[in-house]
Amino acid sequence: MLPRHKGTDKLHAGLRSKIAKLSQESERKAATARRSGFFIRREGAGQVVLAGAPNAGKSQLLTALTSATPEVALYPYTTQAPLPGMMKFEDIQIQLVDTPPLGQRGVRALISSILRAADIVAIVVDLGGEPAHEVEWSLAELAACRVIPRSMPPEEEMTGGIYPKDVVIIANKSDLPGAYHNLKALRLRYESFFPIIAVSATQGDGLDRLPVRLFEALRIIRVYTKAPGQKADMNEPVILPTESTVGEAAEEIHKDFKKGMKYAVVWGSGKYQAQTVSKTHVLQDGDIVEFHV
Ligand SMILES: Nc1nc2c(ncn2[C@@H]2O[C@H](COP(=O)(O)OP(=O)(O)OP(=O)(O)O)[C@@H](O)[C@H]2O)c(=O)[nH]1
Ligand SMILES: [Mg+2]
Repeated sequence: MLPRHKGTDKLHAGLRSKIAKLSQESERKAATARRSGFFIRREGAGQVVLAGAPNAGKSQLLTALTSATPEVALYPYTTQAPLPGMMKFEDIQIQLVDTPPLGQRGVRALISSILRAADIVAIVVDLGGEPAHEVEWSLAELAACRVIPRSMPPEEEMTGGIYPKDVVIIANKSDLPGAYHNLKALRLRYESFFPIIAVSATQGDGLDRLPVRLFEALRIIRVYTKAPGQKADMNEPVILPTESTVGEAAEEIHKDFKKGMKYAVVWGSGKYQAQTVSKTHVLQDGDIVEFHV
C-alpha cells in the first residue's frame, strides 16, 4: 500500500528483500517439516509398530495388550490414525503402536515415517485367511515405504535410502478354522527369516508369551545398579542393547562416569556372585552392577 515515487524507492526495495527473505525461510521450514514427517514419541524400553493388511487385528492386539482403546470393527480400514499404548513385560514397559492398514496411498507418507522410526516392525496377519500371502504383500508395502527387513535383504540393489529393520510376524486369529494348517504353511515359508508368534487377540491364546518374544526381538537387556554398601535399585533397570559392556553401562548412566570408573562388581551373569570385572565385561539381562571409582 506504500505509494510509489522517488522518495519511497529505497523503502520499497527494503521491503521486497525482507519479503523474499521471509518467504525463503518459511519454505525451508515447511520442507524440514515434510522431511521429519509424523512420528510417535518413543516411550518405555522400546517401540514396536504393528503393521499389516486391513482387518488383521492390529487394533484388537493393542486393546488386548495395553490400556489403549482404539476402535475395533468387523470391517476393514477402521484405523485412521496411529495410536500408541504401553505393554507390560515383567518390570518394564514396551510401547506398541497401532497404525492404519498398509496399502493406502493417502496415508503412506504417515505410515512410512512411523515404520522408519520403529525399533521393530511387527507384521500382523490373519491366520483365518492366507497369512503367507499377507506377509508377502505386507513386505512389498514396507518396501514401498523403503523399510527392508534386516534378515531379508533385497535381491536387487535399491537406489536411494533404505531403512533396515528387525521384523517379527504376529500370526493372529489362531482361534479361527484352518488356522493350524495356515500357520504351518506360514512357518514353512518364513520361519527362517522372522520370529513367528501365533496368538488370538480375542481369545487370549499366546498373548502371555508375546511380551517376552517382543522383548527378545528388541535385543535389549535390563541392568540394575547398586551403590557400594547399599541395596540394588531393583525398581528402575537401565535398558541397554544386548552385548553391552560395563563401560557402556557406565556411560549410559553418566557421560563422565565411564572415565572415572576403575572396576565394577557384578552379580548375576558373572561366574561367581559379586565378581570383580573391568570395563570390557559383557553384561547379561538381569545383572546387578556396582561401579567403583
Ligand atoms: N476370531 C478372531 N477375530 C479377531 C481376532 N483379532 C481381531 N479379530 C476381529 O477382527 C476384526 C478386525 O479387528 P481390528 O483390530 O479392527 O483389525 P485392524 O487390523 O485394526 O483393522 P484396520 O484398522 O482396518 O486395519 C474385528 O472384528 C475383531 O474383533 C482374533 O484373534 N480372533
Ligand atoms: Mg485398526
